[in-house]
Amino acid sequence: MSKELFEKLTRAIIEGKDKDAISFCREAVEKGLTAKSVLEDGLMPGIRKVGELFSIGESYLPELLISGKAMQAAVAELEPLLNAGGGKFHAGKYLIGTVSGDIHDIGKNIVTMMLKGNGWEVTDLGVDVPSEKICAAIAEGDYDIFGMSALLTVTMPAADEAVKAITKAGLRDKIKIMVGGAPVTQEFADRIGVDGYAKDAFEAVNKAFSLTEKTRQPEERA
Ligand code: B12
Repeated sequence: MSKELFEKLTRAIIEGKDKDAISFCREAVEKGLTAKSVLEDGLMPGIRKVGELFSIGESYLPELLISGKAMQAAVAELEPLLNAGGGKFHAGKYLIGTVSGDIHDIGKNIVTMMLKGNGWEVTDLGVDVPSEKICAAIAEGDYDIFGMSALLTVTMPAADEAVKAITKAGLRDKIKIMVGGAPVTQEFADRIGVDGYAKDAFEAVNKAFSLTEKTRQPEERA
């Protein structure tokens, strides 16, 4: 049964039908499916397919845009689930943003929701964030971790530049840094000298806890 529903969700994202995506998400939640399975088995295969079709020239920017909108609408529907469980537990302070030149934010927003759901206080700098803005935020706040999202191979160097700017500003010892996004790898993270990489939002939460050596048990997490 859930396989059928996941397929409908995947199709709604590929076809960019936001109303369908919302109602199938609602149905999945009502059926008690987890946010993780709805994301991983329903929504992600759809948005990945959209990316594939775009890269081989079988779909164009407008399709990318409407599928992105359907994905955002579906994720918003899941927000109460992803966000649940934060409660009174205060895990720490997390600063997040998409690197300079990059306006992709769906993945960053999912990471944000999951972190909040696990007790992190998150400040979101938004998209296309210049290094100066990142440095100013780190200097002014008392964040435990700064997480960068990069979705384009051409904006990955901006993550490297941000780390260099943070170091040059004398702020590197003040904060742990994480990086993520579809083209990012552990190897890239190592090369630019950050403390953590995660391939998805679920791993991102675990990594955040391990970087700050917080002791909350996985079963307590959302
Ligand atoms: C939707 C989309 C768009 C939308 C974005 C809408 C939005 N509000 O974000 C729009 C239409 C605006 C767009 C624009 C463009 N896009 Co686009 N886009 C996509 C698409 C289809 C999906 C991205 C997405 O949301 N995925 C779903 C989320 C949930 O996954 P995710 O971002 O990877 O996030 C997860 C993990 O990576 C991780 N994560 C993410 N961030 C972080 C941060 C931290 C700290 C951590 C720990 C983890 C983490 O956790 C997340 C959740 O599990 C991808 C295809 C793809 N396969 O990625 C192309 C894709 C990224 N785009 C691409 C391109 C080329 C573009 C454009 C240049 C197109 C153009 N000609 O204008 C522009 C660039 C605009 C810009 N300057 O940024 C290419 C990039 C190719 C490359 N190798 O660089 C891709 C791969 C498509 C393709 N196959 O060609 N795009």
